[in-house]
Formats: sequence, structure tokens, C-alpha cells
Amino acid sequence: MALYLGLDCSTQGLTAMVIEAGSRARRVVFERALDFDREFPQYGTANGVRRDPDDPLVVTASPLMWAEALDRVMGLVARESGIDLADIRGVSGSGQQHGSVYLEATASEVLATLDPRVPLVEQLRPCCARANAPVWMDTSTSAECESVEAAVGGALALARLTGSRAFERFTGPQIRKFSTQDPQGYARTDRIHLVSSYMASLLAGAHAPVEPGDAAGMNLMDIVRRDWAQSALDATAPGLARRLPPVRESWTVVGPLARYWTERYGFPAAKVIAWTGDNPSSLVGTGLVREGRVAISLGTSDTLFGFMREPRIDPSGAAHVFGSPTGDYMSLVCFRNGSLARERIRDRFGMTWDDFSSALRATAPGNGGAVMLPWFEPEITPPVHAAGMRSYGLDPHDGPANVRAVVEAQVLGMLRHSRWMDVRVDTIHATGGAAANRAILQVIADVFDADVYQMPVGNSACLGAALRAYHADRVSDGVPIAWDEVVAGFAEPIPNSRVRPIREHVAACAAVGPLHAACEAHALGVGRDPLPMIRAYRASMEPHD
Ligand code: XUL
Repeated sequence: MALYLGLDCSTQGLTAMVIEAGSRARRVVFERALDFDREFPQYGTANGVRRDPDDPLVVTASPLMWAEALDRVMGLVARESGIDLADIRGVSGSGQQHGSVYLEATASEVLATLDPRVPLVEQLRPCCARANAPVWMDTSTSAECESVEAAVGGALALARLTGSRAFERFTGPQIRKFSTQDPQGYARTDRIHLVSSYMASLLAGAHAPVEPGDAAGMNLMDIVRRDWAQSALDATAPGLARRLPPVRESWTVVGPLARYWTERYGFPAAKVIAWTGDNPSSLVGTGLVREGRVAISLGTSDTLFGFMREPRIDPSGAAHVFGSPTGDYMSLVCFRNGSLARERIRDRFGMTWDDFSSALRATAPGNGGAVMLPWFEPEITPPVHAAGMRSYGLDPHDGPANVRAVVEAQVLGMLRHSRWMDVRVDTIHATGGAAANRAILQVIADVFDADVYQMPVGNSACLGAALRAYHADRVSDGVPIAWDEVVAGFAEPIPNSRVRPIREHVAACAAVGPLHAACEAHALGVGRDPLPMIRAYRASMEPHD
């Protein structure tokens, strides 16, 4: 039997999943999640992080907490999974993206000689050059973002080089801030890890590389060459190249599990595979392993992510391009006003979700040219700082029209703001709470003219990690396996969940696309008044003799 262990060190907890992957059986055999707040109260986290009481923009977590959680979860796999540990052939993982861990030079020796009798956390404590790791929720580096962008020739130049303009949570600006605010701490730092490469290092007992999926979230890696970009390193901090791990392919075998794990818990010397970020890992865990497939996650905020063969860049600077663990690329586009906006409309008209769905079904695609821009909160895509819903030709008292307006605006926005990917989308995997609503999925199918499938609920990042371990094991054994085959039987849609586009609806949605674009441009202050266009559209809709 061939078993693979996937781990996911997310913001709020650490999850372990064991899968059986082979020609005979393909199934999840064990899953266990640890919640940081509940299991490790000594670190004083809320939802896995700590906010600086003096500066709420500063958000961190302790790398020691992650080490302690790894120790505990590995013990649980050993004791409670009921599996024969000897069957585990590979281990990989995913981490929350962008977070960084700063280790002193002593870490190399400590990692190489981890003592199985002493808890991991005690051995690591002396080698942290910085007690706290800044995480992706930290937004305290606006000044650093500006100076990094200026040094490489502007936001677009940085996006072309690294896949994204500078973002506060990205690791490069965070490193710059540390190096200027605590030069002594930076001088003591011998190695800067991402959460992913740090956790892989703990498992292998040696400094692990980073891989292009997670390294693309740093504003430091040349997205085309998939190696460090010297101009970005120079713009960030002195002597950075020697402090960073090398960039290696996602299926790199870092080494066998360290003696710490084999002797303390009885694991075999299974292959430790490089870890990646949670979003690249979810790409695999939702089966997005070929061009034409994207996932839309309908949550508090809505996210669209998809597979790309080529590293194309969003010229508006709102989206990201990361490496994909398959050796290709992925996009990530985030819309802040997701469920939040749908709920606002539902509540304003005193509806239930069933009423909301009925309203969607009862209204015509195109909404008679009535448009809403649902920026109830500041929006990420497109960037909107001043919150406030805007509407054009929409009756504020017409509940069903408002329901259609909010959903069409969101989905047409997803289409418009993912066009830069230049990918013909034929299959959409829908995840997140609102993916249960098939009336919303029908709008997605109609707008994208693509089949939409519902995905089973689960930890797709953790599943992606286990599947990556399976793939890398096969590659390193010299019997490579196609990615479609890796995910088959695991990352598959719910049977019979397909929602097909309806031909007349597709045409109606395509016809209002330019109208929505014009309204958005006007609301952003870069376009003309769209009302004449709405009038012309309405006139064209009137029946002719
Ligand atoms: C992606 C991002 C988050 C983190 C935490 O850019 O910041 O999705 O990866 O999940």
C-alpha cells in the first residue's frame, strides 16, 4: 500500500491528511486538524495571529507555535490514524503564503542534529533571529512597497518581473522593513524561510528550498526564469541573496524524514517533498491541472484562480501570478465584496436565500441594462478605496432586479478582470459556501459560457499537499505520472453537479458586458457617463415590428 501525508499550516491551524494513492485504491484514510488558538493558548493568538497593540497594521505569529503544532500533529498521525506508518512513502505540505521566518546560523547544525528525546520547540527556540513571523494579514509596509517599486522602475515593472506589483503582505517588503527597523536582528539572520520552506526544513532536518509557487509571493523571484531577481533583491535589503533558500522545482525531494521523526514517532525515512503555498496547493487539490480550468471560490470574499501555461501579467496590477506546482503558472484574483455584498442585498429586501435564488431565476439575464457596482466595502479588484455601492439605471426598490444586479456585476467583473489571463475557460470548479446555490452557478455558467461543477467541501490545500507528495514520489522513482492522473479520483467535482450554460442567456450576458465595463470605468472616474449607452441598449432590446 502506498500512503502519502499532506500537511497544511494555515493561518488558523495545522491539518494532516493521509491518502492512499495507487492503482487499486484512491481515498483519504485519515484527517486531523489542530486549531492554534485552542491547542496552543500560551502563544496568545486570536484566529492564529497576534495584532500588535501599538500598531494594528502589524500582524504576526510565532514560528515556534508552528513547530510545536507540527510535533503534536505528527504524534497524532502516529498514534491515532490506525495506519501502518511503514506504508508512508512521501510527505509534503502547504503553508499560508507570504509569512517569513528568520533563523540564525546555528539553525543549520540544530536542524541536522535534532534530538528525538527533546521537544522540537525547545531545540529551535535559541536559533530564531526574530521571535515573530510577519504573516499575510500584516499591512504595515506601505512605505517599503513604494521604495521597492521605485527602485525597480515602477509598479508595472515589478509586476512584469515578479508576477505582482508590491503588496504590503508580500515577503520582500516585509524583509525590507525588518532590515531597516532592526538592523542587528537582520545581521544575525542567516536564513529567511517562507512558512512553507521552514516547515519542510523541520521535517527534513536541513534547510529546504523554496519552490516557484510560494516564492512568487515575495516580490523577489523572476517569474519567467523562476529564480531570484537580482534587481528586486537589491531593491529590498543588503546581502539578501545569501540569506534566501535556493528556488527549486515543486517536486524536489528535500531529503528523508529526519531521525527526530523516525525515532520519536516511528515514521519511516519517507521522502520529504518541498512545500508550497496554500493557494498553489489548492490549485492541485481542486484539480486545476490543465489550461481551461479555473476555480471560483464564493466566500466572504470571492476568489478566482486558474491554471496558465504562460506567465502573463495583469496590467491593472490588481491580480497575482504565482508558479503552479505542476511547473506552470497560476493566477489569483480576489474580490473583496463577495458574500458580503450578496448578503447586503438579501437583507435589504428581507429575503431568505431561497427567495434570493427565486429572484435570480425570475429575472432576465442582462437585467434590462440595470447595473450595480457592489463596492459596499473598499474593493481589491478593481482597486476602490472609497467604499459605497454605485448603480446605473437600477430601481432601488425592485428587489429581484437588485438581486440579479449584484450577482451579474460580480460575475461579469470576474470575467472582465481575468481576461488578461488570455485563457479560454471551459470548466469552472465552484467552491466556498455560496457554491451550494445553483442559481448563482447558472449565472457563472452563462457569463463564462462554461460548464460549472460543484466541488466537495474539504481542505483542498491539504489534499493538494498529499497529491504533490504522490506525484513527486513517482517522479523521483523514475516512473512519472501525468497530473490528470494524479488528481483523478480525489480532486473531482460532485457527481451530477454540472451546471451548463444556456445559449440565449450567454448571448444576453455577452451583450451587457460592455455596459458593465463602461459603468465601472465611469465609477472609477476614467470613463464617460454610461447612461446614453444604457438607453441605447434598452432601445435595442425593445421588440421591433
Ligand atoms: C494569498 C494570501 C492568502 C494566504 C493565506 O495571496 O495572502 O490567501 O495565502 O491563506
